[in-house]
Amino acid sequence: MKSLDQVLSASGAPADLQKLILALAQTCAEISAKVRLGALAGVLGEAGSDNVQGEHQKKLDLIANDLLVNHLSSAKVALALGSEEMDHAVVVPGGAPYLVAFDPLDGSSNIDVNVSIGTIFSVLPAPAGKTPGDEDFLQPGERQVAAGYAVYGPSTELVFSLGRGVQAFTLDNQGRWLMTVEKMTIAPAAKEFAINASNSRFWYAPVQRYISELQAGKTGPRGKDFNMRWVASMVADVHRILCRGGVFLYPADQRDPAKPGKLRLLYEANPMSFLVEQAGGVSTNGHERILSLQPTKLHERVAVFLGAKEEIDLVTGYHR
Ligand code: AHM
Ligand code: MG
Repeated sequence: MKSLDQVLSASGAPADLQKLILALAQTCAEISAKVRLGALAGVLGEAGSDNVQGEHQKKLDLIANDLLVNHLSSAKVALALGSEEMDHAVVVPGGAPYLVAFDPLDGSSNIDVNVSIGTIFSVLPAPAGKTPGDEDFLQPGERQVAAGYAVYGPSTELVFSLGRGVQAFTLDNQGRWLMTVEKMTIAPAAKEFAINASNSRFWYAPVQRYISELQAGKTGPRGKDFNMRWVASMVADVHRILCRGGVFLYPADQRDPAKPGKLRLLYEANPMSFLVEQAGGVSTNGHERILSLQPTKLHERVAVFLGAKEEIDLVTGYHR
């Protein structure tokens, strides 16, 4: 099996980008070690603080954030770091010309119940000749030079793309990342969907229609049965789609029109959309391609419809 180092050196990616991916991978291996020990490492439970979005932070949200900030800044692999857990970007003087946005610990509600969680990252080019600030992260997702995630599940995997396909690596007991899937792909047709159905009464008509047609199965307009899965960790749900297909939806709904969905554009939707497109899938906000959206703020939220092309085209069409 090829190691991460071998795959990166054969990738043709710039040396500083390879170094950045290695630093991310190493940090994720450390986060994985903490996750694996759980209560024994004293990492479970609430931190007693809130993030900029008013969400309660878990101890592990902060531990993972600190590990990423410390490692990436001491390795000087990026010029600025933006995180779900930090109000503003942190500048790394003398860092390589990249901006990294991350969700240090995605799926926070699953931390204390031993269900798969993950770390999501997005790498953008840094502006030339200036100290970067929050505004420099506001680049459309199609400008990402790399994106990926680590999933802390029954095994720990690292999935990323440098814009030439999607590879998966598995962490072994010696802390080495070994390539276990050379090319992840998402089939255009699907028979599995993921959505938090407890919100169904708030959905807009196009989502109501699409999901009720899936639920009607063989006897409905789609003429086939669909299965449903919802882990409530985006990393785990997207990982399943990269492994065996399907679609993932976190739509905007009628509860708060000022809040377009739950997920964050810069460090959740964009990196996942990059991977999904690289695997042959499609990702929209119900109207437009997510990777083409011009972000307006660091912690912006967005509706997410991603996965199998035929399904995402269909549900996006229902919004027209
Ligand atoms: P988090 O970053 O605070 O963990 O929130 C994001 C998570 C996603 O991983 C997941 O898809 C979604 O929130 C689950 O939402 P819900 O609680 O509505 O099921
Ligand atoms: Mg998250």
